[in-house]
Formats: sequence, C-alpha cells, structure tokens
Amino acid sequence: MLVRKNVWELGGDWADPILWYARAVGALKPKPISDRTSWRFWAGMHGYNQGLWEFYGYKAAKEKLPAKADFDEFWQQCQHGSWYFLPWHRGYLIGFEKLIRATVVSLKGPADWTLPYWNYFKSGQNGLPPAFGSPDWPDGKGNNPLFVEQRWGPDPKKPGKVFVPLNAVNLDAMGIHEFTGVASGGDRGFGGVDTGFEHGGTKHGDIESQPHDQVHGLVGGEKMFPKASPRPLPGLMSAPDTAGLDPIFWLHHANIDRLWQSWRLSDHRNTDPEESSWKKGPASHGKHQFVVPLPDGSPWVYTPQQMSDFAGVGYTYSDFSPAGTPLAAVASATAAPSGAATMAKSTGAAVEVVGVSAKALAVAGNGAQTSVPVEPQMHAKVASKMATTAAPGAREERVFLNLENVRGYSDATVLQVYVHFAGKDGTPSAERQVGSIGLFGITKATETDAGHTGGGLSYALNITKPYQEFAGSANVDLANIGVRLEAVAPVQQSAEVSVGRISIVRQGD
Ligand SMILES: [Cu+2]
Repeated sequence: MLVRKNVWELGGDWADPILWYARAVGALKPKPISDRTSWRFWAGMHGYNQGLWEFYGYKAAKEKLPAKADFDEFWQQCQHGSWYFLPWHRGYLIGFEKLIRATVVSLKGPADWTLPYWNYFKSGQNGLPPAFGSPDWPDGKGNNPLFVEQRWGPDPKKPGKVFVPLNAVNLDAMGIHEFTGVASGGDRGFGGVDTGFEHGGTKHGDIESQPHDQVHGLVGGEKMFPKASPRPLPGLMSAPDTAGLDPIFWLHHANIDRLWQSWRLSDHRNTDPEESSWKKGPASHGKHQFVVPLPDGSPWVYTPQQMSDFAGVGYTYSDFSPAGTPLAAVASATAAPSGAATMAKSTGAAVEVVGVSAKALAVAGNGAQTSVPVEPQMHAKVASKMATTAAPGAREERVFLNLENVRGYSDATVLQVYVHFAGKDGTPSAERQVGSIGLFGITKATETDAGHTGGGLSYALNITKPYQEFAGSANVDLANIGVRLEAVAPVQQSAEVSVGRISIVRQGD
C-alpha cells in the first residue's frame, strides 16, 4: 500500500521523497504547456489566467495553449463552492501523484514515491517545509524547482517568510456531521452545498472555507502597491488560477484530502452523500465529467463515488489525526452513540433571518467594524429554543453570522471575525473571535464575465456559542450586535474589498 507521509517527518529538510519531488517537478516544468504531462498543463487544469501567467513568466506571449479539444476537456475544472470540492480534488491529486511517480521512476527513483502532506496544525509544523523556501538545491546551487518567487506569506513586512499563523485557522469543520449543507445561510456542511458542475462557486463548504481557503492566501500572500498594477498582486497560491503552479499546492491539498478521511473515520455519522447526483458527479446531469490525464496521456474519468471508496483509491496516510496529536480523542468519538438513526439532515432545516445590516461595509487597512440589529421577536424565539433541550431527533438551535456578497480584488486577504455583545446599560462585554474568512477566489467572484455574476463570495460562521451566552441575559442591546473584521495583513485600498450585507440567521426546527 502506498502511504502518503508527513512532509515534516520524512527525515530531514531534503529527505529522499522531497529530493525526488524536486527532480520530477524540474523535469516537468520545461515541457510545453500543451503537453498533457507538463507541469503547466496540470496547473491549467485547476485554473488559468493569461495575464497572471504571462506576467509571472509561466507562459510566453507567443506560446501555444493546449488545442481547443484538450482545453475544453481538461482545463479550468477545479470545483469550489460545491459538494464536489473534495472528490474532484482527490482525483486531481491521484492523477498528479501518478505523473510525479512515473517521472521519478523515469529518473531512476523509487517506484513507491508518494505525495507528502503538509499538516500545518501539528505542533511546530506550521512553517513552510524548508526545501520549498530555498532558491537552492541542497548542494547550494540555484534553480530549486520547489522554490517559487511569488510565494510571499502572511506578513507583507517580511515577504518570503512563509508560515500559517495558527490563530487564523481552525479545525471546527471536523465537528460537523453532515457532508451536505445548505446555501440559505445556515451550515454549509463539511463537504459543501449541493451544486452542479461548479468552477468557482460562491458558497464554500465548511472544510473548504476553513482551513483550505485561509492556507491558500496566507501562504501565497500578495505584493502590495506593486508598480505593475494598481491592485495587489496575488501570490501563486492565493488565486485559483495560479495555485496549481506552486509545488506546495499539492501538499496542502493532500492535507485537506487527509482531513476528509479523518472526518469519515472519526464518527460513524460522518458519511458521504448518498444522492446519485453526487455519486455520479455532474456528468450524471449532462455536465462535464471529471477527467485528468494519466502519465501516458490517456484520459482517466472518475466519479465522486469512486473517490468516496477510500479503500479503493490506492493509497493511505501515515496518520489520520487532524492536528497530529494522538488519536485518542478521535477514537473515543467512534463509540456508537444511540439514536443515530434519528439524526436529522440539514436539508430543509428552517433557516430564518434574526437580524440584518444591508449597508455595505468597506474593508481597508487593518479591517472594519459595524453593527447588526436583531429583531426582538426573532431573538426571543432563538433564546427560548436555546433555553430548552431539543426533542430527540430534532436539530439543536444554531446561529450563524453571514457575510454576504464579499467583493474585491485581494484573494490573499484573510479576515479574523469577531462578534461583540454590549449591555443595554452600556456595560461592555467581551468580544469573541468566531473564526476567520479567506478570500480565495474573490477576484473571479467579483468580475462579471462569462459564468460570473459578480456577486462576490458569501460566508457563514457559526456563532451559536457566543450567542447562547448572551441569549439568556436581559441586559442586551439588541440594536447593536458588534461585528469586527481584522485583517491579518493590511488590505490595500485599491483592492476595493467590501461586504455587501451582514446578517444573523438561526437554523433549527
Ligand atoms: Cu485549494
């Protein structure tokens, strides 16, 4: 069995699997874009942007793209904001790993090469693995193919110092038991919302919107105030159209793929969708099938159902604990609970608006803040539901903060989100962090071109816990629920980042 291992635990910064990865990437990078087994062909399958590719030197102006038939079959396929996010990327990774392995073998390397994963949650491992951060090979000579110039990291004052700030990411999605969520303001589900073929959906599922999106932007970062452009320039990892060009992309996605299986193993309620529209993929309703080339160039068509059968995918991971701590906590959760059959599904669950602020909020510099008024009657309903125990089989009352129609031109931006409940008498109360949002994909979601309405991205953050603490108190200023967004790195004004609408909704029975 092929085992994907932790990149930080391979036995050194340039352990053999990393060295062979670098050699293979080095062999694939010079191949023509139109070659189905080239580095750039594989990046284009995720996404493509002519301007950025040419500006960063990944395509010469006169260089030919893949022929139209190949372009239409393979390119610009990545599934985001969709319940296909996990299975599409799993197949993409399998095909990529096969290509790298075949290349490693052709260079006289080991036939059991596997793609390492980067578990930034594990203690001491949130830094970029060193082999990716050095322009040199281990012998000190330059041209290390794992090094990428446009990988600026989270701090614009220290460009190139790449790490994942742990206060901006979390594993809350692992506690969600439904794969499929709702697009109406409640929980998006671990795996995402029910969509068709979706190359750039606006409502990301739970594991996609945290930590997947944040890691993209925090690693890629952006170049502020560049001379070449009035807007910040995204690092390769920061935007879907360039992310696949960065060799670290694949190790990040291997971790997300690993977390999918961790989730499945951690609780018997955590199961993949049963709907045939999910299992068979968008091809089942007449849309594009999921397909990637094999190392010999022939197409391999795969379905979410095949990707869901982990025993059949041909590889496993060395460790399934989400944060890399011992499995004890996870194992204990697998004890069969009673009443599992009565577990309610999100689909159709009531989602109602509790309060809304329809005023657009501009986000620049260090962030922005505003307040949302909640309707007293709706608040009373939530408070009473929270005060009573849900009937067997009924859904627990949950409350979400929705940040809707988030628009702008800074895909690297990550905003920490805080809520604040103040007393009617002016008594201040503690502010709570309720998560963070990463604007991965925001530029595409803001532009109005073919396939995009320009409505931006929308986020749903679970604020049940802080709301519950505040719900029971009579001394609450219902007209002013504070919402504050704090930028991890300053947001350039010219990026025109804004939130169109902020609402608080309840989800329950
Ligand atoms: Cu990604």
